[in-house]
Amino acid sequence: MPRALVTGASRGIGRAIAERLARDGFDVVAAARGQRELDEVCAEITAAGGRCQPLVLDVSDPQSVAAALLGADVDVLVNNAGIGALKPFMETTAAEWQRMIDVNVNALYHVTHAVLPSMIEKKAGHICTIGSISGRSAFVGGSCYAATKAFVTSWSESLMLEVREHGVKVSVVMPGSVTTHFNDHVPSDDDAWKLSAADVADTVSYVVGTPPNVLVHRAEVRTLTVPHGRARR
Ligand code: NJP
Repeated sequence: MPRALVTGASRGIGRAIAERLARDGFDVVAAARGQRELDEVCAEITAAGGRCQPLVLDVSDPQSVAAALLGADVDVLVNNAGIGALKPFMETTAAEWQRMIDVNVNALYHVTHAVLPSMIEKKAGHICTIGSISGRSAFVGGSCYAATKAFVTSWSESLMLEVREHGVKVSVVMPGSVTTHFNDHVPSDDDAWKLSAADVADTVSYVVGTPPNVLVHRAEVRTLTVPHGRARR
């Protein structure tokens, strides 16, 4: 049974990806910091006939990641964990800035560095990272966040060019606005126009399900239901 490691799998987009990949036949390792939420995700997946194990992990902590993923053998890594403190630059604290860089950027090094060797050795594997349309289209309040997502796009393309000759696929899925708790948002009826987490998970499922000789490197996912007058994303 192929195995998928999904970071940030305790809620939102990551949870939907874990559920979707389990339905697709993956043995899922669901990683995040919150044990209780991860246990719920895995219980739900198991009850639906899938396979899932929780992994309590702060992806921004290099020692913890190295210890947890030492010798890890996964077929698909979904780098989904990400945070956003969306506010004007001058209101962004140094701690918020550092945290976004640690989780959205540095964690990609820690986690991917741990799982890539076994993929290269097997000459197969897929690293799929959740970026954002904001990574190539800036917005007010996104000075750090959008820049971290620009990093995701650039890093993913460079890595893809580097490892495809080893049979390893690298993709980036770039959503628009999605109904989740991202940036401390409380989902409400006002979010009806946004993408659902399941919409993004469907895209990840498609991207990792392509035939061995096909790579969808970049997928941009948008809603068609933006209300008049809203910022277009
Ligand atoms: O966010 P949210 P989304 N170590 O807050 C986990 C991108 N995106 O699902 O650790 C490990 O509901 C956290 O779990 P916990 C976005 O940039 C979103 O919306 O227990 N895990 C939770 O499971 C991000 O890359 C939108 O707190 C850590 C998960 O991450 C991805 O989509 C639009 C962690 C966050 O769940 C998922 O965001 C877009 C750590 N240090 C891109 N820190 C959007 N929502 O509109 C957090 O274009 N997590």
